[in-house]
This record gives sequence, C-alpha cells and structure tokens, in this order.
Amino acid sequence: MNDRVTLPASLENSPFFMPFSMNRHFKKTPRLIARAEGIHYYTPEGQKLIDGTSGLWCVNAGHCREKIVKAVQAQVATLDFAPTFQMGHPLAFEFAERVAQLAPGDLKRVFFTNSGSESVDTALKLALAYHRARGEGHRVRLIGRERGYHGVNFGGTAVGGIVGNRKIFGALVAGVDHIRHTHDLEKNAFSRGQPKHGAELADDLERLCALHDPSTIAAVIVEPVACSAGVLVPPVGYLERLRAICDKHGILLIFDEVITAWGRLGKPFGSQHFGVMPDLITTAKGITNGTVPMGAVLMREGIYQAFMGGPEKAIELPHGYTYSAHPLACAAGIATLQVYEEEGLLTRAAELWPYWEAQAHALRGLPNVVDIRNIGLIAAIELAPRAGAPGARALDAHVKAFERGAYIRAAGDIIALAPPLIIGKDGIDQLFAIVRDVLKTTD
Ligand code: PXG
Ligand code: PLP
Repeated sequence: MNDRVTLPASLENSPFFMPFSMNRHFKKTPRLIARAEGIHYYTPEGQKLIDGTSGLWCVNAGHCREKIVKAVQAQVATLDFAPTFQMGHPLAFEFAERVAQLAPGDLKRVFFTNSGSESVDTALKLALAYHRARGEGHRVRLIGRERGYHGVNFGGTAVGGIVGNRKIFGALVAGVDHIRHTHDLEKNAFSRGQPKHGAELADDLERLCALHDPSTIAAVIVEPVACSAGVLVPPVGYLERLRAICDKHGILLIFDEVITAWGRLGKPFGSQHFGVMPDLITTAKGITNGTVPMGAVLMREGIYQAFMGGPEKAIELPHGYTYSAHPLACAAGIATLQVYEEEGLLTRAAELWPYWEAQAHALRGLPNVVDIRNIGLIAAIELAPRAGAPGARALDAHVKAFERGAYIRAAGDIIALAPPLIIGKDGIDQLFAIVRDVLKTTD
C-alpha cells in the first residue's frame, strides 16, 4: 500500500518545518522510520529498532495492532466525519461511556479534544468558567509548576515551566504563577519509585496563596510524574499535600495525565496509582494508542453540573473543536481500550515494574550517570552535562542508540525510557543492553 515512499535524494531543503527538532542538523543526517510492528520500528533500509519510548509516550499497546487498524479502516469507509456541535454520532457517546468506566472517583464526564495541548487549554478554561458559574469569578489565576510540560497552546505554554519552551513567546497568559519543582539529586539520587524527600515542596502552594490571596486562584495544574522535563517522580506524600492545600482554599486540582494514564503506572490512570483524586484530568496519547490524534478532559460530576444550571435551550459551554470526538478517533479509541482490556495492559506495568526497575538501576556506575529513577514502566537516566554543551551528551546517546537498534528520547541530558506495555523481559533486556553499550562508549 505504501509503495510511494519516494524520498528526494536530500532532505536538506525540505519544506517540512519539523516540530521540536533541530531542523538543519536533522535534515543533513536524517533518521527516518518507515514501518512499525509490535515493539519495533523499521527504517526505510529495513533496520529494526526497539521503540524505547512508545513513539512519543503514546503507543502503549505496541504498533499497528490489527484490531485497532481494522477498526479505523472500517470506520473511515462508514462514517468519515460527522459534526458533534448540536449533532452527534453513536461512537462519541459509546467511547465517552467506556472512558468514564475506567475513570477514577467521580471524574465521569468526558470532553473530547484532539491532543494533550488542547486538553490542557480546555481544562484551564473549564476551571475559570466553573468558578464564574458558581459566583466566584474572582478566581482568575492559574498555577503551574517549574519544569512542568502542558503542551504548546497558549494556556499550556503559560502554566508550563520549561524555560526554553516559554521564553521566546512573549507574555503568554496573564495571571499565571508557578510552584517549585521537586527534583533534588542531592537528597534523592538513585531513588527507586517515589523519592523519600520533598513532600514539603507542596507547601510552596501556600506561599503563592499568601502572595496572591487564595480567593484569586482558580486551579493548579501538575503532572503526577513530570515526564517531558526528564521524569521527575513525586516525593512520597507530595501529591496528597497538594490535594489538601487545594481543598483548604477551594482551588481546583488538575492532573495532567497525558502520559501517566492508560496503564503507564500500572493502573488505568496515574491518579489511581497514587490514590490522589484531582478535580480534572487531562489526557491524550495512549487514549487511541497514538493511531488517530485524540485527547480528553475528565471532570468531577460537580464541575459538569455547575454548567447545567441555565435554560435547557442554551449552549452550556461555548468551547469545542471541529474534530472533538472525530469518528476515526472514537473507533480507534474503542478498539484500543478493548486491546488494553483483553491483554491486561492497563495493569501490566505493575507486573513488569520490579524487573524493569532492577534492569534500569543496573546501569548505575556507567560513565557520566548521575541519577537513575523509575516508576511504572518509565525510567530515566540522568547524565552529567558536557562542559559548555548542555544536552549534547544525551543527544549523542540518542543517535548512537538509533545506530545500534533502539529509539530512545533525550530531554536535555536525561534519557527517558517508556517502551510499549506489551514488552517482555527479553525486550527489556535488549533495550537496556543497547543503552548500556551506548553509555559505555559516550564520552
Ligand atoms: N501534557 C503533558 C503532561 C504531556 O506530556 C502534553 C500535555 C501535550 O500533548 P500533545 O498531544 O499536544 O503533544 C504532553 C505531551 C517527550 C514528549 O519526549 C512529551 C510530550 C510530547 C512530545 C514529546 O517528552 N508530551
Ligand atoms: N480558525 C478558523 C477560521 C475556523 O473556521 C476554525 C473552525 O471552524 C478554527 C480556526 C478552529 O479549528 P478547530 O475547530 O479545528 O480547532
């Protein structure tokens, strides 16, 4: 079917402005992927690579799963598109029902988007509108966290805390502030699972409450595990403390579970693993196994109901995307949840965890490794930066790994690993063997 894979001899002048990429460097020395199956990618030349990061943390059930492929193929030939503004199609309702069944606590109302970024901006808008609907329109501030990643739309960029992603984009959104991040190598290096020290960093929210007055704060958004900034695992007790402070001051707590949902931590949602219930959850990625773009915001019943007070013939929420609940995405999502369920993938990370953890920490002592951390089926290896060239060491490791048969992500000088949840012990061994080999030879 893909017999038209004709590439120009050189990509150097390609019109494709690649996202989050070193365009000029990449186009000179491209690393392309042409095909995928299970836990593997294949280059156009046929080289096989272990997918060490589930694409971009999204292909949790592995690649090109037959059930999902067939569901999407059948759907595109049956109902390619249908509006969901003042209209509907059955799959949208069915998929919302299935997502709600897996959702924690009473977060059973589902708003569909097309990405994590859209989910985040939707959740922030919902938080503001919720307070206003309840007569608390003075709650206008949004609080994020240093080193947080919440996508690339205006709201998500503003509450995000990765400096390089923010600084060139002007003033972003007014009324945003940030609490401190939790990364502390001095106290917590080489932690297995949640680090012991740092629950008190949640009290930084009290500092912002004192500064701005809590009655001006609408919501706090954090990733339960901050993955993009290099896998920052929350200290024991930290998320509980954030929850308690939000409760005390009437602030909504949003967990950004774009990565931590869909089995990555051994439960459908990360909130369930940590036993801490947020008021809203943003998700995307694994919701369709990465096959068709989709995201969702889950909210507590009280938030949904706050919008239902007006006349019945009025639009309750003036917000939505042309492609909210797109039929192809719903079909992919329903099939994805079936695969997750049939194969026990939403709990498989919990079973693999001890083996995964042991293999990850066995890399301790290799050159330049200053920390190894893990949670669920996620691990990060932090390297000391090369003098005067931050990020160069991990980028070299990424390129070397590709040559040796593994696709791995580098975030600054941190290597992040999060393979598809279908990986077995053999696959884990192979992945870490390549990483070991790469680290041994990366100066
Ligand atoms: N929130 C979180 C917590 C995320 O991890 C987004 C929002 C944005 O989602 P979209 O679908 O708009 O990209 C994300 C996405 C990486 C990496 O290598 C991580 C993401 C995206 C691309 C690369 O860490 N996270
Ligand atoms: N810009 C214009 C001019 C539009 O007409 C629309 C949607 O109708 C949008 C932006 C938003 O696009 P989407 O709904 O795909 O996010």
